Amino acid sequence: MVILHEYALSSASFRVRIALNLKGVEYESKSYSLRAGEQRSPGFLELNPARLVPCLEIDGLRLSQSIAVIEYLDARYPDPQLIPSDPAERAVVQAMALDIACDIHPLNNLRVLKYLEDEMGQSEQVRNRWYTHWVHAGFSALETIFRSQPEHQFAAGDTISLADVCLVPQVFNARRYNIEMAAYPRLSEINARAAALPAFVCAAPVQPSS
Ligand SMILES: N[C@@H](CCC(=O)N[C@@H](CS)C(=O)NCC(=O)O)C(=O)O
Repeated sequence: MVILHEYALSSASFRVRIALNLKGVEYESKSYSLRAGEQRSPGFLELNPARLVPCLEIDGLRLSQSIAVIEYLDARYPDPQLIPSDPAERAVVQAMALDIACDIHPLNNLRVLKYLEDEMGQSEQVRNRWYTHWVHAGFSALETIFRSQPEHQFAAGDTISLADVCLVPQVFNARRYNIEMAAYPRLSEINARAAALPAFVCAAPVQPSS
């Protein structure tokens, strides 16, 4: 049995849910409330000492880091391929995915926002400014990249890739934080097309009760 240790509103978990759905891998979900701090519980620590969801149990392995998990799934279940084998195409897809997964998401993670407020004494207003700043920095770069390439259906071509798998959860989060998206028409168009696919719809967060 494949088990995904996760949280509905976690965008890194959302990425893995999308990849599992695209590849038709059945899994059981075990939820940890990040708001209640369950990612820091001793039980979860055994799964992932980094205290971050997701963690995927598969093939006798415990895998963390959503990008690494998706790379594993792509190798294990190659259809549909999310990371191209051509080196140049692969680099383009990975760069887009990492623009999100390395340069937006970690800056706005729950523990970073909590640290700003609880340890550095910043107000909710400052925290939201911080959040908004890093989303705009990342989305501006992606919008420029998307406009500079031919008008593909999806982020890096006419098929879904890891770039779309990272984009949709990040836009979902941005909307939750009421980020103004008017400056990103290409990004929004690509996002809307990918987000409407069944694998993405089924992976989208249902608000957890806690
Ligand atoms: N780079 C990691 C990030 C994982 C991550 O940051 N997960 C968040 C939820 S999206 C989390 O567990 N946050 C808990 C916290 O901030 O305390 C990945 O891609 O899996």
